[in-house]
Amino acid sequence: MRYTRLPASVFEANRARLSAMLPEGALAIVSANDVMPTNADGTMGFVQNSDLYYLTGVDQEETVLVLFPSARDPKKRAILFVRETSELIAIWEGAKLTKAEAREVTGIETIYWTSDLDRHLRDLLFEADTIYLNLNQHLRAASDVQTRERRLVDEIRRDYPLHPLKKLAPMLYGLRMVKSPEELEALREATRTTDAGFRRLLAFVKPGVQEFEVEAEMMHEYLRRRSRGFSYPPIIASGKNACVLHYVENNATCEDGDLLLLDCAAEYANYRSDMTRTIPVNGKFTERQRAVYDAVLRILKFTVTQLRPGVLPKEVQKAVEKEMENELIGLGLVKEEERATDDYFERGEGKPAFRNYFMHGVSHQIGIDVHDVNLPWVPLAVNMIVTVEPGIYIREENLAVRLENLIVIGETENEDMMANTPLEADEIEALMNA
Ligand SMILES: [Mn+2]
Repeated sequence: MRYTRLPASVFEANRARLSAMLPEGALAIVSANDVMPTNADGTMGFVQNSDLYYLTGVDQEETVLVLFPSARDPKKRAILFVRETSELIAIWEGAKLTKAEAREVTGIETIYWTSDLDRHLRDLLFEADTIYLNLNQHLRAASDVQTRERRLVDEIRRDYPLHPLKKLAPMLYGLRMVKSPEELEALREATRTTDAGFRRLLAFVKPGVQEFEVEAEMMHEYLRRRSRGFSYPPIIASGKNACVLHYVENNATCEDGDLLLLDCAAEYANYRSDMTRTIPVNGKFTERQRAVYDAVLRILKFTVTQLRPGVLPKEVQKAVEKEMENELIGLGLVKEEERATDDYFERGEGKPAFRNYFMHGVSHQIGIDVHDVNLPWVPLAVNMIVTVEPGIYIREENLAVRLENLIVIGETENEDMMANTPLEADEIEALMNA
């Protein structure tokens, strides 16, 4: 195993919380993701279904979890199905979990082979009244591909037409918003690795380096620290490229006098960090770059003060936008008479001038997924972790600054998980010129 597994007790607790939410007679099924094909005999690297990982800790394809908390037989209350291993699989693909190992990783007593799933479901669903199934209901999820969990919905609907089907996603999204101490520690480890990658860069970046060379430097640091790599496709954007919000080509030359925007972070144990820094390619901000940089930094610090238990994320966004508008007026980008009115702030109508320079959300949840699942109507609470990522994008000046830290919501004080990662402009310059 590349990473240190989280203890089985974490997954046991997650299952217990979900089981407590399921009504009498309900059975829930959560399955692994498919191994996605590419071309010929190629496949994409396996990425586990986040909900299945959250409930089991299993990082292996063809895994299925069945929870039936009100089953008469205690052995049927949690069942894990894993891919049957064989000598042939061991030779070609490497060892898969044995039943004993699956028991140890998950804390689940009853383990069967996935090939026996249908037979066991027949038995379980004779007793169960309602079936809770999982689908990706992330608000921005987009896929033309039929996922394994979607196929399962179709199969269950066909084979068990008299069982009502219910959605599991809102329950899991609510649970996943609040992190356990072990989850926070995995995110801290991902963040320490992210920090190491960034510090390595500060000594590397100079006029003439390629954006992809910068990417390679970071990957080097991530892999040797037991990360599987980037949390998400890294954005390494110099000069005008930084004005493209999701620039991922990373193939331009970093030019003298330009800024370099780095939205790059490491994964660890299936938890995904998320960080953005913006640095001067030649190690020294121009006066204008510094003015924009400091404005973004002030907004970042302001945003952190707005993150308190009980506050709704959309209220934070509104407060930040008002503050950002002031900064953009200060930078001469927005005129006083172009200020957004209540039409925008109260009713969400129109596109005020400030949105030409700051057009995205300032914060999102983070965890097993980079844009982690959440219930948008649930206020912030202790041990939620969110990003703070204000940015100013000035296309007419080929200049953009975004800064992003991770904040854990605390009872009285928040924790900045990136408190040790260089952020102040002076510190960045000093390290680049050391
Ligand atoms: Mn982010």
